[in-house]
Amino acid sequence: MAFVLPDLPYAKDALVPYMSAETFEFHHGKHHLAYVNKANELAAGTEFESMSLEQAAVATKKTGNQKLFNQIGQIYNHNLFWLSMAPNAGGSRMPGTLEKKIAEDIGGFDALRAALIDKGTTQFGSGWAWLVMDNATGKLEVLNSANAETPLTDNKTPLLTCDVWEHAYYIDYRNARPKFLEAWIDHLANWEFAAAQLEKGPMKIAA
Ligand code: MN3
Repeated sequence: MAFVLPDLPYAKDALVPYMSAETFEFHHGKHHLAYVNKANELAAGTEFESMSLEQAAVATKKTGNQKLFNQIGQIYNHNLFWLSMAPNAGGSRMPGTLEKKIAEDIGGFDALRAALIDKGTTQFGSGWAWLVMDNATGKLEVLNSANAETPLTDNKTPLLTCDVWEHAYYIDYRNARPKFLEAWIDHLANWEFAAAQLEKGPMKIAA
């Protein structure tokens, strides 16, 4: 099974003015596609070729295949990133189940917003900001990861992610990463998707 580039779940101009069609042309059409092509090239003829994306992320991490892990992690993270956004989304209005869980574990929407902006801004260099559920404790956490790292390989279930590589925001926000993070949380964050991830429960990845 070859790794594939999924279609965007909305039109390229659906998130204007917070994310432009031009950003999607580069970010989805070039960056994400390049990770898919490179992963298929590196996985060809190896044990990883027939694995699901999630299995391949865990397996390449475990075996120290950093070159392939970087591509696989980036495919997985970008797949999740597109789903983590929606038109007319973001802000504090969200499904009650998620709202309650955020209040219990993080201290409410304002605390979540501040934590996501802080984690996204202080991630030095390229990486990701995350809302995850720890599979062992069942608690929600906000964290960041560098480069292609994904909480998936750390026994966490990703609920939502924001790409803070420069290519994610440079066209629309230039160097202003905090402004991008604010707009992302206030206007794009897909809480419906996060609530659905929460509903599914801890992610189990078949060995
Ligand atoms: Mn990216």
